Amino acid sequence: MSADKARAMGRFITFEGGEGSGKSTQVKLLAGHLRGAGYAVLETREPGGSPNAEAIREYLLSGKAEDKGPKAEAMLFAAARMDHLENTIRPALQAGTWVLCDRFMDSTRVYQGLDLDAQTIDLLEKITVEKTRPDMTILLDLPAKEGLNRARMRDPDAVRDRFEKEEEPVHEARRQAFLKLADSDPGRISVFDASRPAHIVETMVWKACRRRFDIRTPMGV
Ligand code: T5A
Repeated sequence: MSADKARAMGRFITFEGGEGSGKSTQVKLLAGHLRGAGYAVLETREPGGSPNAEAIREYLLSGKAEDKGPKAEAMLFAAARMDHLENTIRPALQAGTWVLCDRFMDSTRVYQGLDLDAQTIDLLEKITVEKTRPDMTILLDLPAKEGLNRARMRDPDAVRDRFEKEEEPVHEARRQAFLKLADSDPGRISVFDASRPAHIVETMVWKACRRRFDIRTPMGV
């Protein structure tokens, strides 16, 4: 790809972390900063982000696929991701739009990967993601207990979904798996202390993003 074509493409930033770690909050905040700096931004999420993928999301989060086992669930997440990439993410990037995605391939590696062998996850990732890998991944790190509390406080009467309802030690194991992943790919994944107030996390994320993509703003704000 020529340098001009590469510059014309949007950037792909993913947000990862445990339940209630603040991903949706920070997606919105970063989108606001980027728009303020003059970029076109698309906010999206996984599972979901396209009509077919949203239908698969409903099926997965309802727990209807749980008894089919982790391999079947991983394949459903992969099918949703393929549709999302094809119909939402790649067209946006090609149009020069920056794509901010709440969860992506690392969530499969962590949530389904803890119950599956690495080769299966590697193969699914290769087939679905192909070359559309994130330019940057923001990992919001928070003790599982705190994240679950935040998620419950946000909506105390909500029915817990397929993954939320799992026990705290399972969520803590996922947190450690995310951190291990970040250690293995420090060039892509940046870790942020999500126990800090939201506006502090916002500032840290925006600063890291400006540095990573060389975004110039008046007086660096
Ligand atoms: N999944 C997903 C897989 O198993 N495999 C996969 O491949 C993929 C893609 C998706 C589920 O699917 C699983 C993982 C998930 O279990 P979801 O409904 O999309 O589920 O839920 P989550 O992604 O887990 O997101 P949540 O909505 O639970 O939480 P967020 O988005 O991380 O947090 P957010 O921003 O909504 O904040 C939660 C609360 O905390 C407050 C917010 O105001 C809100 O009330 N908050 C803060 N409070 C204090 N300090 C801060 N810094 C705060 N930041 C936010």
